[in-house]
Amino acid sequence: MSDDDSLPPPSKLTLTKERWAQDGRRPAKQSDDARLPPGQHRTSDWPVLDLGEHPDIAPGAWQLQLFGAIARPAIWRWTDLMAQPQTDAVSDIHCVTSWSRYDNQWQGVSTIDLLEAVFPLPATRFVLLHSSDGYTTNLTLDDFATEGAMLVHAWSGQPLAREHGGPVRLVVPHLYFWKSAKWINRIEFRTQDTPGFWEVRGYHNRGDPWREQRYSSDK
Ligand SMILES: Nc1nc2c(c(=O)[nH]1)N[C@H]1C(S)=C(S)[C@@H](COP(=O)(O)O)O[C@H]1N2
Ligand SMILES: [Mo]
Repeated sequence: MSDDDSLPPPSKLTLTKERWAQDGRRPAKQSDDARLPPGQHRTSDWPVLDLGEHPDIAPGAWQLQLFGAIARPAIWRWTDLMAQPQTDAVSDIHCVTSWSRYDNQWQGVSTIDLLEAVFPLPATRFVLLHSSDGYTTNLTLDDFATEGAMLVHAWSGQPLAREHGGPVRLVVPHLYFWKSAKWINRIEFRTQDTPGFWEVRGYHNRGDPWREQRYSSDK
């Protein structure tokens, strides 16, 4: 005996799913988690990636020059950074080398609060980030100002480790992690775009992980 007589006729979708089940079809590994951008895999450790030099900067020696197309150029020292409104945020890291790390707890100063202190000129459209190891990376002002982007000095409640860019790095969670400059020491506001270190070496100019913008040949 079965109840099949009382079931409606199977829809096209039902038949397709039935065939998939018979075939043992599974979703691609990358799509079984809506938080994971295409082509990424999840990791629980936090790899260190950089040019190989880890500048040794004591918080008391750290300086951040804010310059270019802004009304209020400034140099922030550690105490200036700490005097800004402090933001706590949790976000995921997506590295172009294909690892993603979920739920990173950051503390620092949001770029939105930073922008309120420097007053970008009306023609300002881009930001070029400079780091103590000579690294640079470029962003549009809109990407720099996106909710979640911040100057970070603490991770998981601890001072940001030197190998991860401590004492202060940028974190721009909605773009691949190469846009998140470690050991940041200068932020240049610009009216025109200029590519940074990886952007002149074949990486995409914007780097949106959800559009899989890894290389300059990607749309
Ligand atoms: N100053 C600086 N920032 C940098 C880099 C670098 O070489 N120098 N590498 C970028 C790249 S390619 C990645 S993937 C991330 C790695 O950050 P992590 O070592 O904290 O994981 O830092 C980015 N920021
Ligand atoms: Mo990277």
